[in-house]
Amino acid sequence: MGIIDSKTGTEKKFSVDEIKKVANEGRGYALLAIGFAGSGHPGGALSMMDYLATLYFNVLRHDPKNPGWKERDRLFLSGQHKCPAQYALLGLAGYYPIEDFAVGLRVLGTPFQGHPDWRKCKGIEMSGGSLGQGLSIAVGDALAARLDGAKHRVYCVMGDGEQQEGSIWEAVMAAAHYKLDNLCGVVDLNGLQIDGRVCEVMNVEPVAEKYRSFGWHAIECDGHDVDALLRAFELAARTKGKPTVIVARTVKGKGVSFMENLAEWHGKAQTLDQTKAALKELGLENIYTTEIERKAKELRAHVARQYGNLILPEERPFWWNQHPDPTHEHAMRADMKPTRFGFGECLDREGSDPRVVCLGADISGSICILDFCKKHEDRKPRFFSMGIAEQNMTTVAAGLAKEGKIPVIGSYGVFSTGRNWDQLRTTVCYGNLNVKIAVGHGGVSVGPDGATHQALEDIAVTSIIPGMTVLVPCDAVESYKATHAGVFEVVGPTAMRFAREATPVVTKPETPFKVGKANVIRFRGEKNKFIDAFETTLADDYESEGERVALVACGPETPEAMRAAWILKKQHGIEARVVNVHTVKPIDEEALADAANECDVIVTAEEHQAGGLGNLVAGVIARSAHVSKRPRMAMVGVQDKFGETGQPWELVWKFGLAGEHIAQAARGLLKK
Ligand SMILES: Cc1ncc(C[n+]2csc(CCOP(=O)(O)OP(=O)(O)O)c2C)c(N)n1
Repeated sequence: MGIIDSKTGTEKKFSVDEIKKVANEGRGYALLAIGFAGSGHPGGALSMMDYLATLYFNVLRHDPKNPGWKERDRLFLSGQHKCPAQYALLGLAGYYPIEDFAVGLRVLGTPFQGHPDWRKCKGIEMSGGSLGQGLSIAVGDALAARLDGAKHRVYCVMGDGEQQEGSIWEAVMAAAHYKLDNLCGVVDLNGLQIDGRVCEVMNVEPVAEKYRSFGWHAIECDGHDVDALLRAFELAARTKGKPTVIVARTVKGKGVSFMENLAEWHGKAQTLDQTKAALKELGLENIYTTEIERKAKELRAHVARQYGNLILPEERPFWWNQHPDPTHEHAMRADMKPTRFGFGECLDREGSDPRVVCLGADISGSICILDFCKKHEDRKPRFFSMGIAEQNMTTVAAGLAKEGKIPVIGSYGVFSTGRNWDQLRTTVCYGNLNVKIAVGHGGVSVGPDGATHQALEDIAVTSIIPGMTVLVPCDAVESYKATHAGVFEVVGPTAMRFAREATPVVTKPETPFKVGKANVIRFRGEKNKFIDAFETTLADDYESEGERVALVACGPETPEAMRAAWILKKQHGIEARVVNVHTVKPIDEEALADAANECDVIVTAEEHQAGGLGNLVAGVIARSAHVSKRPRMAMVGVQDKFGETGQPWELVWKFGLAGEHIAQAARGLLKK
């Protein structure tokens, strides 16, 4: 077994020393790529490198020159955040030039997505990034092999934190039930996950015992000892009548002294200086050349220019904070702050109410739910770490709500509204339980983590459930208010959507905020500060000024719609009202009916699949008895596509979500 030329049948099987050498190089290139990318997951990539190199350079039969070779062994990487290790080893094996990966990781348009896509990158067997799904697809593949009488073996590499996902154990059960001896799992037992030590976040040990009790053959070994690993894989291949799991004890960050055994290196890139220091430790200083650094920088600059050009040209720049003189009276400066911070600040300041409890799913820091107790020791008993187990977290919250608590749960939106959708629908909403759902990292502006981590369907899937209130605040200040209202005022299930990237602050503490009521925002003339150039009124109190255009937006698309209103007025003399629909459900039907009756055209704008908000607005306009004329409509949003890896603002441009695009859509409708 080993790397095969599928045409001639010749094979190259690496010796133990050669495997160690290639694993070391894999470490170097993974770090180089993460360093240039400025984001990624070094800790786990380093912990998995030795057994992954053993697999790719000795155990697996595969042909880098013929990636789709039918007889190849399959390797499914379930914890796909660790893909830099896989990309590096696939490059070293010859699937593509290793330099392409080193300079191209997480760059918009390259095959090296933040979480892999098998349709984009050679050698990758599955698209993913949502933990706990790899073993199931591997079980399916192994079943297919058995049906077809195919001889290939199937491998699945998982994390130890990942073992907290219930779906893993459904797959474990199925593999044993079907006696899949062509399947071999590997669990990377490095003892750490994002929120800290696995045993503290949610204990999974004893892992080997658990697999055994489900009917698997389990082998425990040192995941950095290539000899032991080769023996373990050999034993697995010889085991008949049951699947085998290799529980590999590893060190997160292995090989780089300042990273070893530290949870903080889970998902944080080293600086370029730290990259050089790490490469020195690995004896690989030579791979960091001025030439490769130049290529990495040039590629990024090229992509930024290319996608920057997608932002539609106006006669003068209207992009955020572009004025050459920030003191100019018309500079239109905007302060930037992520909306998720408003959520955290509210939990921090208002979390003393003993009914409030918070539940974390291993990304508690980045979505800010940890702010609930960060500075409040006395609140710690009211914070429950649930591990990477969003389904369980949701229904546990339902139980807490049933007894009068106000549970706030949270994760990235794809996981806190997608993975657990049935739990939300049936137990939470059908039971009308007072659960609050933080929908973190909404939209493509999540950036380099890529499609799997960019929530683009959450508004649709939450708002369609009866009884769910859906709040999508437009900036950090409104996020504070939405959190307060969502937690303390609304009684019943409430989804609150936040963004990761810093976005413009366009409201003030005194700006009106009423759940279920939209605000109307009007451009009044350029000012030094963007926020002062607009006037905001509760929609109920707004008197039409005869504007031709209504821009109906939510979340950080509201600031973009405000920029569109500015562009329309300044550049084209067209008056536009922005209708900020911070409450997507129940939607403010009156404000929308007024917009339909009083304006010629309506453009909706959302950082979501076009239609999450847009279809709700269209529905109101189509059926409301208060609408006397139906204006032409357009929907700005992601047009039935998955997101991609890239820098946040590059993606906003690429997917056509900038103020310039909104203004253009409005002008297009007016011309019709
Ligand atoms: C369903 C799901 N929930 C949450 C995440 C976010 N996430 C990415 S990596 C990670 C921790 C993984 O820990 P572990 O499996 O131990 O991996 P390792 O320590 O080896 O990197 C989490 C929670 C995710 N990708 N998928």
